[in-house]
Amino acid sequence: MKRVLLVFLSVLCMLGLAGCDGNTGKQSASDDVHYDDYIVVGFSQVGAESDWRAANTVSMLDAFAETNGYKLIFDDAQQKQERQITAIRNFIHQEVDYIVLAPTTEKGWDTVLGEAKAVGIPVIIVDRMIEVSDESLFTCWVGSDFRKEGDTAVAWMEKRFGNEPLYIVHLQGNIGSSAQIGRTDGLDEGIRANGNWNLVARKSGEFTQAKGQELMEELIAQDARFNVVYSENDNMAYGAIDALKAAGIRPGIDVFVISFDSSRTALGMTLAGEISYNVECNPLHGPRVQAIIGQLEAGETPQKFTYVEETAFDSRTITQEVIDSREY
Ligand code: GZL
Repeated sequence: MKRVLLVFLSVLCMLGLAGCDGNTGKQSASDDVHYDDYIVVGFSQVGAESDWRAANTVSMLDAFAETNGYKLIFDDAQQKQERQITAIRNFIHQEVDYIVLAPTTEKGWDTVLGEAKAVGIPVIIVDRMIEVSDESLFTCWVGSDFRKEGDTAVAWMEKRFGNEPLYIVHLQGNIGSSAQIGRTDGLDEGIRANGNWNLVARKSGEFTQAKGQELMEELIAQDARFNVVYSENDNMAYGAIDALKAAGIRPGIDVFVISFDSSRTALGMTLAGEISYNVECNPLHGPRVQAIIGQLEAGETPQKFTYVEETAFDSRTITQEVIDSREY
């Protein structure tokens, strides 16, 4: 409870809603003597848009708990880059020891990361990638190989469907996020390589269930012809499947759904055959980022880029035991 209260109060401070000190409403890590006993980490999180994001946040909160010697200042950007930039400036003002950024999008970080570099605060990028003019603007990155995830899905589609004509609905994540870019590039390569694949529709569902359902409902209402849904995350797949079932279209029989993330709920739907193939995107970055900070605290140099190992699940072979063994 105390930790949650701290996180809550920290967020209020950054929003200037709780007078932490002076008239800025911002709590300076260096002002609170108790902070001296801890490593203070400012974490700018994308938002709370998906099961994946929720699991990622829990992993980070657990890793940077006070009991582990950390004070975590957490900010939820509600999927808006400008809120992340503001949060990073607040972290700088509060003189945190480390900044961790889960970036909403790849571009637009040079200026604010330059401000962090100017005051000597290391920045660790987690999950999605950023594109900057100078890679010294961040200390290191840990996350997924999103193009490889897309290629994994496409290889399965080629094997599963062979020369069958495919009519593909493509539900994209937030445009400009590396998860969207990599998974889309993988599908585009598949479409180029397979003359029997036809792209029927491509729209962003912003990684949310509601938008995924809305897009699928629109296509069904237009009587679009499709037999495959390539959904760039589980939550959009949930929404799409709700829309399919409401229209009497059987997922796994009439239409084959390919999804990404492999969250527990989605793996249950994979076991049920509603999702045909699910490519893992592992969200458990808390221990990984904690280990990086441990290296930095020890004066060591962490690897610049660390890609996490990931797998995939086929509805024809997944078992309940596999699902029960999963951590998220
Ligand atoms: C992927 C992550 C994506 C997930 C979505 O690493 O950035 O963002 O695939 C999440 O579920 O919203």
